[in-house]
Amino acid sequence: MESLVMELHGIEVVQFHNFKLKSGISSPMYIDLRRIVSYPSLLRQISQLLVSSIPSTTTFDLICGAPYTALPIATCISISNDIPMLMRRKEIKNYGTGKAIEGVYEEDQTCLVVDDLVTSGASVLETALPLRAQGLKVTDAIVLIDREQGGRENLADNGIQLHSIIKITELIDILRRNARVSEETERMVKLFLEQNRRLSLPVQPPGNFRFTYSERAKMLKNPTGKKLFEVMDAKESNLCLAADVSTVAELLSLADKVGAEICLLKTHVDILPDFTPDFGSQLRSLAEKHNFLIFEDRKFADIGNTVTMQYEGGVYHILDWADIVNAHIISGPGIVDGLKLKGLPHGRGILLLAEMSSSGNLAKGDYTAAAVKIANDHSDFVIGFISVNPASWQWGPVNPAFIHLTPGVQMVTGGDALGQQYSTPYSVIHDRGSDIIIVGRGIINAANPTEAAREYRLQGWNAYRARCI
Ligand code: 5BU
Repeated sequence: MESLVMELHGIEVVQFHNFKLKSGISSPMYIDLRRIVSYPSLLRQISQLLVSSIPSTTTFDLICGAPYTALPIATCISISNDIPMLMRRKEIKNYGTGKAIEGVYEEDQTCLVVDDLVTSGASVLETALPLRAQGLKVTDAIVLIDREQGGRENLADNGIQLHSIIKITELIDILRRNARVSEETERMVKLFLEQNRRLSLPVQPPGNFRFTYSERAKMLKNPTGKKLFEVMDAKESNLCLAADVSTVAELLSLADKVGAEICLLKTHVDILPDFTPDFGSQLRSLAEKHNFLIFEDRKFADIGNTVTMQYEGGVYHILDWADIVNAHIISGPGIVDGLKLKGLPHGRGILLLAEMSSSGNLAKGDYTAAAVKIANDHSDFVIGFISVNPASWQWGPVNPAFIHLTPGVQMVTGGDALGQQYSTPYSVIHDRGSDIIIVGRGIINAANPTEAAREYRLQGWNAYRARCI
């Protein structure tokens, strides 16, 4: 260990001046392990040390180096120990496969993360989370240097055990013993470490910002939720049309005209005076023709037993034709149990109303948090939420395995005379972290609804692409 530390100091991997770190804090010491690519024997030595530091109780199928510094280290470990490797992309492309993880793997395999050095643990997590998003297990990480600034604890909080070769205080002690640093430098560095002992992880953007729709399709258990993300990806559309027109004839004609632009068509079947029992099959054939899903905005709100009958029976037989319905949670989780009883055997999904777009509505704070809790408890059937500003939710990163749909969208902000409040597609998708814009009058009342739908689709899609970069 001693000779390794001396060697790292000798090639200026460890330097002692004042440096401004990425976080903005000024540090009296800087460690730049990128330099080791110029010293192959050192790279080999470090790789071997890392492998030997893995406890025999830790088992894994694959390794993945955190980009970029740890990529050569992981490669070295991979080839000398015959362990298959994965690579995480730092930038996800919007063209080609758009994958965050490159390489061959199966769900439930375990992947060990390799990094050069850990400070707060953010870099290890940035690699671990996309791996987990692909269904891989990440339970351990190995690093050369632990800067002892909270990384070990922060990773443990996220279910990852950190294994390090050398702690920064040990490194300083070795350098001091060998007269490579002055007493004064040692004191400065130790003071700095003392004052920055538990760095918190940088605030993560909501979970749904980090992944593409196609990646998130794999995270959902519910087949309808999966399909919705797949359709969005295939059609490059995150537009849902709120088809609030006055007759079935108008609705079907509109669905046929804008079908190519939308991923989802939302109905209020109880506003159609000319409803007939073949409405469902007519709409479903258009849905098949244009590859969109159907969402009946029924807003169930009763007790579990009543909603089973409302969902399946009555005049409308919603269960027969709507892929997705939604529910208030005012009556408690029994409403989800009731709808699930009927819907899940048909592969249907539901959305919970976590927030609403109208002014003065009561769906906020604890109510929204309760909707999230119920969704988590029923993630086989609940595919997501009607939400307005999921990026502002205070109880941890938004789970990327849920879809967010936001109504109250027009090209310009404002509202109507009855409390509706509008935001723009860009602010809904890019700033507030929602996934689907629901647009009604912005399209229906346009001179050319097909053109308007196309414009909304492009704005919604561009906002999504901008947030993926
Ligand atoms: P608009 O014409 O774009 O304002 O239509 C919005 C649609 O979304 C309309 O069908 C409403 O019933 C629906 N909606 C909403 O506006 N706000 C909400 O919070 C919910 C649904 Br939930």
